[in-house]
Amino acid sequence: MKQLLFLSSMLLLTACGSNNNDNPAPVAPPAPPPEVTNAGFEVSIVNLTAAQPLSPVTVFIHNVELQLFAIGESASAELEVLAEAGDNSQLLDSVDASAEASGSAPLGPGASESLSLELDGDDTSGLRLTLLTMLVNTNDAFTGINAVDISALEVGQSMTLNGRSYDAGTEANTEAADSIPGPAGGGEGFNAVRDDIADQVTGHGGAVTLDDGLSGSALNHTHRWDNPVAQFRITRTQ
Ligand SMILES: [Ca+2]
Ligand SMILES: [Ca+2]
Repeated sequence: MKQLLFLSSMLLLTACGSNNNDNPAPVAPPAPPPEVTNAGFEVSIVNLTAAQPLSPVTVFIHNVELQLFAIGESASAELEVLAEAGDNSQLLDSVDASAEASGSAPLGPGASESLSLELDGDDTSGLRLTLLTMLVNTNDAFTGINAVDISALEVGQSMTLNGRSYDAGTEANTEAADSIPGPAGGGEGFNAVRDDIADQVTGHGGAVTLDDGLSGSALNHTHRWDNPVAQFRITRTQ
């Protein structure tokens, strides 16, 4: 009799255990990580000149401390290379940006293009946008956007800016063919000698050209420009 009682209590225990295994207490699945949409921007560029191709356009989105040029200040060596040769590789290598983009080819007169930039994350606080491109039928003229505040742009919002021309102040404006890398000259681009005695970035005085009596100039009236030389539209896309 004792043995029977013992066996039946074993059966009960077994049955209880089996019931527990079939109906485990419900456990909530782990919460998925919060979804972060990377902020994105599109920058469109229109070349407003008659005969000044723009070198491959360079765009940086960066923090508030970075300033790639300033009126009255000496141009950096990297900016000198861009402004004299249209070569943005040194700037792309040296700038620590949140996002960067480069056009793949020069942008001809009247042409336009759009570049897309995506940030890592959606925090746009303090962000600035800088754009640089050379007027290639010149010695050292460039245009761009200088550290424009894009932090408050909401998705779908745009801002439009005009680009004036600047002189990098690193090369004398001789307009000689051997010193102009664009199709009007086909000459040398960058030269480390700084023979523009100002050695400071200023607004550009414009081209003089052979038609206006500058002997030795490879440029003619078509290569002149008025400000603005380009129009930029920045749109927050996401
Ligand atoms: Ca110059
Ligand atoms: Ca130079």
